[in-house]
Amino acid sequence: MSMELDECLENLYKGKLLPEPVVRALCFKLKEMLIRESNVVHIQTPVTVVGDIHGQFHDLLDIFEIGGPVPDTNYLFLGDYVDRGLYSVETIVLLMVLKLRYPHRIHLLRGNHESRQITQSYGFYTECLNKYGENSRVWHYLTDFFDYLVLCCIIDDEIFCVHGGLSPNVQTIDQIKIIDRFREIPHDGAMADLVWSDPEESSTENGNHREEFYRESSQHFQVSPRGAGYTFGRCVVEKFLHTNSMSRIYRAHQLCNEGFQVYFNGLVTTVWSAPNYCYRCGNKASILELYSKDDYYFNVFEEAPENKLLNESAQANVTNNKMLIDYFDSSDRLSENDFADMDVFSDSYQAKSASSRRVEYFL
Ligand SMILES: [Mn+2]
Repeated sequence: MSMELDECLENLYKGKLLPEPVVRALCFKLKEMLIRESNVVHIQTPVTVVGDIHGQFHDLLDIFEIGGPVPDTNYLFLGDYVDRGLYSVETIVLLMVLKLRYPHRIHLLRGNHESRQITQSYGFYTECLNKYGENSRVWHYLTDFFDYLVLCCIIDDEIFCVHGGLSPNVQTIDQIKIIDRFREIPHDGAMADLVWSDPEESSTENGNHREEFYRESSQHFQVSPRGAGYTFGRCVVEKFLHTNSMSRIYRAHQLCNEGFQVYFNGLVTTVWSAPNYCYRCGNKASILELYSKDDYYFNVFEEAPENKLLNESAQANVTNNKMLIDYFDSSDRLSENDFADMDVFSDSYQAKSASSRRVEYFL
């Protein structure tokens, strides 16, 4: 098996697609492995934490250049491997083969995009059809496999890692362990919140002075403008960390212009690993290298040169590349989800009505 996996890896690193029966077998094998995993996996430092990739395959290869290859470096990926970028299939299949080949060296959490519903709207479903002919079997294999991905990870017994954030339905780690995760991500409840929620600093922490009432309420859970999950403030974080004897939270899920963002004096940190998101946002990305629980480094990087070529060819030759047209057009229209990933705190975003967002997300 390992020889076959090495052959797969060799092809995948060159950007080649694996044949459909191989993808099917990989999904089967990995489900067999993951079904035995708890919803919450415990690991130890040293480990490098990686945020959203979103199909930016060349940037993933860059991460292995910058952070070191598997298995020399241990990795924890926080989810959102697919959608948006043009190489979601290559990205997720490479990570799957690495997980099968080096199961103790790489851990993969589930993001809100590892979902049948979301991938039908944001690129992965279409990409599977384009790359494997006009049937959706490969998309079915891969989205069925997503149901087995674990939800959370705890590093050195004190650092809590999740794709999105906290949930009003989750006070203790044990409550996460009893979730039935082997399913499509539901619209609400603990499992949805873990992959959809976002931290939100209260206005005084931002340095603004708004109404006292707003400051008080924003310390707790509030309805998320994304239409799923919640926003959560400092009180929620402090209580969760205290109850579970944890020191801090690492999560992904939100674009950061500098590649990472620190909330609540370091109790929560967002790690974002898709540079120049959607090949047009101009943002930096980072991976978080944890040497021990209190010794870490944000390794900030910019987009891979291949992306720049893609971008230029998209502009020069846009009519010949249907996929690029689709993605660039949809970005220009800025769907509600684009707003959510970009800057949920902006006035223009806040001005959007929550009801229209809900429709956009779940139709
Ligand atoms: Mn996300």
